[in-house]
Amino acid sequence: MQTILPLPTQPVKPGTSTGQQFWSSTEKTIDSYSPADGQLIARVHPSTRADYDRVVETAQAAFTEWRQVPAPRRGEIVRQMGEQFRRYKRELGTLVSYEMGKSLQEGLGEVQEIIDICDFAVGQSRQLYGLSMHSERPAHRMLEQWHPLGIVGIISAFNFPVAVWSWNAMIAWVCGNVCVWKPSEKTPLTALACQQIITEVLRNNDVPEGVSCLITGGHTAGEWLAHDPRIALLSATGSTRMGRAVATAVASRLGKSLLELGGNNAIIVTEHADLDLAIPAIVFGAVGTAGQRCTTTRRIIVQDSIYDDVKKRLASAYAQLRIGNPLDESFHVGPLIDTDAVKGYQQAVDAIRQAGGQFVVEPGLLDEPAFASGCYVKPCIAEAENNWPIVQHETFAPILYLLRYTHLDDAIAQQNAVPQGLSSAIFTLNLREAERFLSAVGSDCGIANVNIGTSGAEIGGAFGGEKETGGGRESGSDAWKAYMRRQTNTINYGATMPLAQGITFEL
Ligand code: UN1
Repeated sequence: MQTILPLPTQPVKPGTSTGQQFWSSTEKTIDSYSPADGQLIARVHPSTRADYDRVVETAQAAFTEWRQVPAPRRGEIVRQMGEQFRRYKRELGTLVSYEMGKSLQEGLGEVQEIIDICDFAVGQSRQLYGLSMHSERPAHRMLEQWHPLGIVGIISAFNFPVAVWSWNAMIAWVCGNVCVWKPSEKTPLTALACQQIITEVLRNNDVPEGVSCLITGGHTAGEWLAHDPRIALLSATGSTRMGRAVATAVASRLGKSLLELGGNNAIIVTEHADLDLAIPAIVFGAVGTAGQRCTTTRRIIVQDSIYDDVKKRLASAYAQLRIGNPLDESFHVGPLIDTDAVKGYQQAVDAIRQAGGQFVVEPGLLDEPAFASGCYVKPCIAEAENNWPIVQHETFAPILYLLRYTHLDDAIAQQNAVPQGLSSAIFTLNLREAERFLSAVGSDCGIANVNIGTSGAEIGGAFGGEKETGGGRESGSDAWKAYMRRQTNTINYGATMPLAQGITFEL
């Protein structure tokens, strides 16, 4: 397996990207094991507080220069980064698959998301539009402008170890910010690979040292970012527990945060659904990335009259799933990220049984020699009730809950009756049902789809969700505005000094 990529033999150090490395004084390491085969694939030094401070100081200095580079020129540099990711798509996609455990197809798909957001950001770099307004005063002009914020901190999760960084970083950069990235301590190597991939572009364009920074570590490093007033925006992806801690710390210093947290995504399948579309969408949504996307389909809510049919079809689709090494493209489902995640899966299975849930497709661990990492589990389906605590909770594993309904409004009510609000979908060919689902009385999620599943969102839309999902929006649409500060300008080009609201003030 080591022959796939030339993996580093010495522990790797974090720092800024273009040569000036900050050598960590700690001898501790973060060890990255592949869940595919259990092998140790890298040892990375965690950043010390001193490393962190030097990185942030370098980023601050870089910002004073970078904010003056014209936005389209910043876009041109991001365009070149996109070219690099095209060049290294297979290598990076393979490393994502090997370090994180998602299928090679999905690893490559993740790199494709980086390439796509680079393209999007290049166009955006010429469209950082402000509005102009008509002033109520004569010979006055009003407008708004968007300026860069400063340092954008990025905390990313193991499940999308590179794409989510790029949604934030590429947009942040064209907006004139500098970035400090703290990847998950479960997937440090893919992050270091991204830094390496863009280094040549940064060097060739004389980009100041510190525009792209990487720190490594666990929650302590995340806390440094959250409490640091030098971090103008902290964009964090991960669990609701982590997000709550980040939001509280950032709010206490009146900073800005952008949160993309847990989901508990449902698909409503009505009696008017085309099941030939619905079944593959549900299966991919539930077992893709071994159920470890925040957009993973966790619940399906099925109309009574087709419930037994859907149940049967899903059971037979699951029987065809092949589980195995994610680098082997003949398998549909790879491992969970680590054995702790396997414990989470087992605890959820126990909780389902205790609540009285019936398994339509049985859970289990795979223990043959090919699964020696101990991270492979069987995707399962349980008949459940929406209000059970385990159903209300996001378990990052391929467990699908089967729920039923009689009237559409009850299905929508069940879909919304969870603390999270990320993604949702309805399968129906009936216009009234589809439009009701998308209306103000329909789904309360940030993403609501018709006749496609809950995961696999394109980068062109704003990505994020409501309630405990955190409310942030990343990636496309006008998500760039979160990475800039808005400034309203009023200019008096006349020879008098009229006041607004008709106030007179004579001297
Ligand atoms: C995530 O799981 O954190 O919609 C992001 C999707 C991907 C992104 C998921 N484009 O499944």
